[in-house]
Amino acid sequence: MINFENRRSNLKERRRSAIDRVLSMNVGARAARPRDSRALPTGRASRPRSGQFMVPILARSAWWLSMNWARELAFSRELRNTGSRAWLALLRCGLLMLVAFFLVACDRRSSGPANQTGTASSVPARVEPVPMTNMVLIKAGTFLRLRHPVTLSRDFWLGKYEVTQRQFEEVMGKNPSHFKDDPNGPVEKVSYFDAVAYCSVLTKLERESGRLPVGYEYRLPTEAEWEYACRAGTTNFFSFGDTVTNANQYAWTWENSEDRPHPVGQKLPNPWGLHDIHGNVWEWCLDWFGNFPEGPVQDPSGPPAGKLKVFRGGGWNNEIKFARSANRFMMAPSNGIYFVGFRVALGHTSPPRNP
Ligand SMILES: [Ca+2]
Repeated sequence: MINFENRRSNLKERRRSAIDRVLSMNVGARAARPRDSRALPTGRASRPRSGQFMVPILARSAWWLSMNWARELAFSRELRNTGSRAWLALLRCGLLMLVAFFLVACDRRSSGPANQTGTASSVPARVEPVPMTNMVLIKAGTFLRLRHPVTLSRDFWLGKYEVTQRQFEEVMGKNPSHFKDDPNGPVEKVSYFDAVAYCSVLTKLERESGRLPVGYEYRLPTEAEWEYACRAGTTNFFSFGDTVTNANQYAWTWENSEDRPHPVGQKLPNPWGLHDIHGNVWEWCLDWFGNFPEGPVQDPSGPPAGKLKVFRGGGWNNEIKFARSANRFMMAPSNGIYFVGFRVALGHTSPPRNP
């Protein structure tokens, strides 16, 4: 009799601990869901619906209770007590197994298409781009161009370096450069059309990856964006001052280049972190060449059409005076020459233009 009471007590303890274990397992599962959601790369995880966690909790609880009552049934049989207690335990066991089966079936059915619907309707599309590495955020602002204020009303990003031959070849599958002995050298001998094609492919790739939302694109900087970023808040001839005493620290030009371009990033950057913005290779801009408008302007992008495209910044085969922040040069967009390259901007989609 003493042994019988002890075994009944043990059974109750085991049943209580089983319920506690089930509940603690589900609390753990509940805590794990948000971590899984954050791990998804594009933030497309669906937020768990209300009551989603209750179904597995109830199902598992019912299963554990039924299993423990089954053990109780076996224990009763062992004591040859096959009367009403055994039948009652058998009935409770069967009912709870049915409840567990029903809840699990409901949970599986609701976790399929319903989750997909929830994802589509509850997760907002990405609205801000994830820039590629080595892009510098250029905040909106105003600078003076020929004494006229030019305002850029929206932030944009500009490449920290000129586009290298390695980058160009990875995207376009070819390298048009004249000096091909170093893949970290700036790509040159690229036409304006080559540069635009590179930006278009990059935009397509980044958009497919989910990092570039509609409304943004990789493109050439406008002439105003290029000069604003080059000046970096300065009003001097160069972003490093008005004299060329220290020019060797900042730019590859005819004076120090030994008649060739050099791998990007070897000289000191301008105040906003842009390397080789003076010298090394000239850099294509988006604009057709034309006279600047008189008076204040906002977000200018050049004449609507023309025959020559602008490039800026000076290069390895020209004297330092051609690398001034305000200096500009131009060439037919189909021409490529071994001292002209480009750097990429990331910004809002530009309005349609010709071409
Ligand atoms: Ca340059």
